Amino acid sequence: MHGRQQVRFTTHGRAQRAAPGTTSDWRALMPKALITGITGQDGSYLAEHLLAKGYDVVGVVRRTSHHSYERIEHLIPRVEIVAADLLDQHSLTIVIQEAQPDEIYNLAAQSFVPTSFTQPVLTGEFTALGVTRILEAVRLVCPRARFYQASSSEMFGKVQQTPQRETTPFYPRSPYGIAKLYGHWITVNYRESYGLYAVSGILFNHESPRRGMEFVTRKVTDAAARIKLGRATELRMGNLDAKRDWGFAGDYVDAMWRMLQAPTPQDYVVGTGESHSVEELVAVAFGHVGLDWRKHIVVDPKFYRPAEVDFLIADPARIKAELGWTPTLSFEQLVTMMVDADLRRLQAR
Ligand code: NAP
Ligand code: F7E
Repeated sequence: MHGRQQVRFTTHGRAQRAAPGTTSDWRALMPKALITGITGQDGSYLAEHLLAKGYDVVGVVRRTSHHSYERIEHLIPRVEIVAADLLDQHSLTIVIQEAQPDEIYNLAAQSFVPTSFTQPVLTGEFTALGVTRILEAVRLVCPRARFYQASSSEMFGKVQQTPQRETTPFYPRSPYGIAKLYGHWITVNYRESYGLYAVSGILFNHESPRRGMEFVTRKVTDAAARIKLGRATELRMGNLDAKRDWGFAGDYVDAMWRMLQAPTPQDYVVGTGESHSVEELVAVAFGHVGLDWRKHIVVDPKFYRPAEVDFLIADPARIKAELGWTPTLSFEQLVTMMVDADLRRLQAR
């Protein structure tokens, strides 16, 4: 892989533009990555991962009245922040034209499934058409860049095959899943139509202490910690029977990077190959701090979805065999690590 990377950076990368022999050329030889969604969970881990590999990292943020940089504060001096919005073609074209990155990771999206039911049109604009806007910019102003699209296991939805692999037919069950399916196919289409190096990672749920509070893992680990510390007594939740293939986000950003180093552009499924129910998640999190979850969880129909994805489990055989990727944390390690992180955070306040 490293040998190929050398070839790549001298063939397509900035080394082409560097006159050899000066100190400033050393920086010009570093690969450059542009990340949309850098303020999100995955964006922050990916930025760390790429900086550790010596990349120059450019992070795209949207303009808001209040910065949402909590997850990347520690990286700010080392990451260049630029402003663009998935809704605005011109801003995307300009940042890509100016950065001339070797790799582009499109992680920005409206990523919360329940919001996609209440704001389906906006979700389509961000999560579906946003991908086309970026691909158009890549095609026009930086076609040599390698492009990664954040596809999702939500595209499998009402599953047609178990476990789910690259060849499994899609059946999305939410406006989010449908928008991701559009993003997935437009990426395939630009690869086939224009010869772009454009790939989709079909990632199953991945979590961390940086996960948004509205997602089920973080909601549960935060509540277990609060209840343990006497700051809350109950947690209201939706469907405890749903099953997911949950992994650690830090491992999944490495899969994204590996996909862009492959000799030929290909889509991959990324997951652990293990599935657990929401009830198991609650039991592990509450059990870790010595609590009986049955005394604290209240099932509230308000958290049920109009259509549910009941059961997801990945078959990650292809990415393991071809790119040498493997998850490092078990389900129990992931959940207990998140509970411990929430305990530390709450105790520090
Ligand atoms: P996340 O924490 O929700 O982060 C989403 C990012 O997108 C944030 O940085 C957000 O910026 C940005 N964003 C939203 N709308 C934007 C817009 N209009 N213009 C520019 N930026 C915008 O999501 P994540 O968990 O890191 O996931 C990363 C990507 O992988 C997403 O595309 C998600 O759909 C996909 N995915 C996630 C999982 C998972 O389990 N985590 C699995 C499969 C696929 P603000 O900070 O300004 O809101
Ligand atoms: O729900 C059930 C809920 O919101 C998981 C996103 O990153 O992964 C994520 O989507 C399950 C569902 O994630 C509550 O009904 C029960 O069955 O954590 P979640 P998600 O919908 O699977 C995919 C791969 C993505 O691509 C998405 O961007 O948990 N559940 N009770 C609950 N879920 C929530 N949020 N809150 C509850 O109280």
